[in-house]
Amino acid sequence: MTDVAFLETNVQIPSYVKNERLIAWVKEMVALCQPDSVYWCDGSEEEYNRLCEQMVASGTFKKLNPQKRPNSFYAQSDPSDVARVEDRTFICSRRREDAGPTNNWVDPREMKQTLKGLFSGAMRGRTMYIIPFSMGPIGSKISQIGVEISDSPYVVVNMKIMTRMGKKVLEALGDGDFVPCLHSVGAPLAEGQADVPWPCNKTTKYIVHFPEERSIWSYGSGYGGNALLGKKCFALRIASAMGREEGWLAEHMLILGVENPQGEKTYVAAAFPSACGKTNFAMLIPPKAFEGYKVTTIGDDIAWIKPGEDGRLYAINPEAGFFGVAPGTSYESNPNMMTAIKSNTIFTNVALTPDGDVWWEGMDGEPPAECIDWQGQTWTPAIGKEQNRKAAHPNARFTVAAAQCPVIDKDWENPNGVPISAFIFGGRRASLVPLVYQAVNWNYGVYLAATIGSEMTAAAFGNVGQVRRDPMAMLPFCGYHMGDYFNHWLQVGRTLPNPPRIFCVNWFRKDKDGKFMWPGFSENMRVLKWVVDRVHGHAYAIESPLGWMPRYEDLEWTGLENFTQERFKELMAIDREGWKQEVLSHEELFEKLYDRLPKEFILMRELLLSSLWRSPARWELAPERYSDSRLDEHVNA
Ligand code: TSX
Ligand code: MN
Repeated sequence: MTDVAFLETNVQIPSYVKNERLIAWVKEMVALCQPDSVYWCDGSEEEYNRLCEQMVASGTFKKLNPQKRPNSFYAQSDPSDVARVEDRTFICSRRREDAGPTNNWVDPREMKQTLKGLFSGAMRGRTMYIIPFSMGPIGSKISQIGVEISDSPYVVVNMKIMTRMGKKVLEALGDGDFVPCLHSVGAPLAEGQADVPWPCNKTTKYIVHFPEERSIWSYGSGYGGNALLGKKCFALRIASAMGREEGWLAEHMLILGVENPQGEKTYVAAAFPSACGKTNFAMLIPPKAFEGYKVTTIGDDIAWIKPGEDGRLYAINPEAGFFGVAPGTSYESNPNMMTAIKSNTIFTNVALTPDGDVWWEGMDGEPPAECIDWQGQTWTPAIGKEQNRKAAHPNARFTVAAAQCPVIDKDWENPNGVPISAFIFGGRRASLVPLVYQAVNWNYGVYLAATIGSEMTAAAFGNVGQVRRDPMAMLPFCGYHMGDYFNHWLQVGRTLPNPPRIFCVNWFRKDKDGKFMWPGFSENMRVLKWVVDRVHGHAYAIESPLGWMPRYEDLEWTGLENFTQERFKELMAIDREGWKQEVLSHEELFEKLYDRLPKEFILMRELLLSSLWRSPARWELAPERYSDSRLDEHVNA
């Protein structure tokens, strides 16, 4: 294709589109992708309904029973297109070192050539949708605007739920900057060729980020984070790189509010690797004993966090919806989400019941006697057992507007964000890691956050029981070198007069019999209350080798009286030898990043080791003079 062809392209531009850079980019992409038609999304309800109906007609969507699930739709993806593809995800910075060893890298010029080849004619036979979207409330100083070009109507309707989308975004954009996000399912249609319900490219997928020019190119997948480019690609990978340049944070975090009976409100942001129940925690319902306490949700996945003029950190949820994992979501694990998804919801890769509703593993009650599984096959509990087949794909999702969450925070769209008082970092650890401990300061908290991880539960990811480090739960989502990322966190702390407190939690410790020691779910409120009380200087803590820890009497136990002090001791116990091994194993992650690892981390590690070291202690030499309860409480002799 020649440049002349680009210039000759004649694309209808709606009169309300004024942004010259946008117009030029759209024209260029039309010439490259050669769609049959171009459609500018206005973001209206009417448009949403029309596209949904159109997808029902084309076979992409099934309309669910309006008596059971009003205004809701069901989609089955291609079996080859069910999740994010990390091995096909690239950070194409000019210098390889700037992407770091934990990201895939290709030279940006080379990658552009590859992509231009792939996108050339990629939208033949399809409509090109222009999707202007705002990450964050329109007009907020923390928000950012993107425009996704996609050939998937499924992407359009999901973007309508997940972002603020349409004409109003272009009005806010004016002639300002936006992040161009190009997406194609990579399945052009030849003249007269029939479409399939879930077009994608079964063999070729590229999820590519150019952090320096702030653009995204995604080819070959129509699913989730691969295709809804506002989410992981923009709000985490590109935004993390923007935040580093501009002094803010784009984090893989939920945001929640805790209101105490006195009406005092405290906001907390928390990061967990996958399969820790992050969305459940974001919508936690306090136990009965916590009358007068309310937990409200600002977001369940991503937080954009900026220092405010008062020296505090303010956070927004850049998203407008939840793209949640369905399996495991139930009235037991997350009643608020079950209420949210009663209507106006898109379900992808769950099972379809005979009465036109949805089902998935881990939903309350008995499995249906018979249903259609996510691949369109008949499924019964007996078939499932015999063939070891699940009815819903483990990564099946629902897409629902955040506004439908019954406990959405009244300030969830506040353009100024909400002030963050504490960060919580969690992992899934069967042993060693206590229920909760508080970092002694910001730098040490950043170290702890950088070393969190989960124990493998599925053989699919390496050896079961082996710890997979996932710093700040950002390993797959950081758009630049992870060592630089740690330094950025330390730098943000340096600029704050009184940075938020940092806590670590582990809901998943097991006893000798392999049973979870902590009841989790609503009962996590007991930990959350201690965290919030600590922030305000209202809760006691004792020093431990890992940081500050609550004693038994420092947690609220009303309503959970059968959780004994002995059990709590076991749950909080610090095994010095085990922890020394743990700290030594941090080396594995650090040596990969060594040339850009903060020097502070080396010192923090030594500090941690030195406090774990069991030197002849003062209280052993003269117990009558140094009666110190710390050993008694939590530390194994
Ligand atoms: O989401 C979870 N949370 C956070 C909730 C606010 N899950 C589910 C994780 C899979 C995504 C949990 N699972 C939690 C938890 O706190 N804890 C556990 C482990 C657990 C599982 C079952 C029980 C207890 C703990 N059952 C009983 O004690 C009866
Ligand atoms: Mn996530």
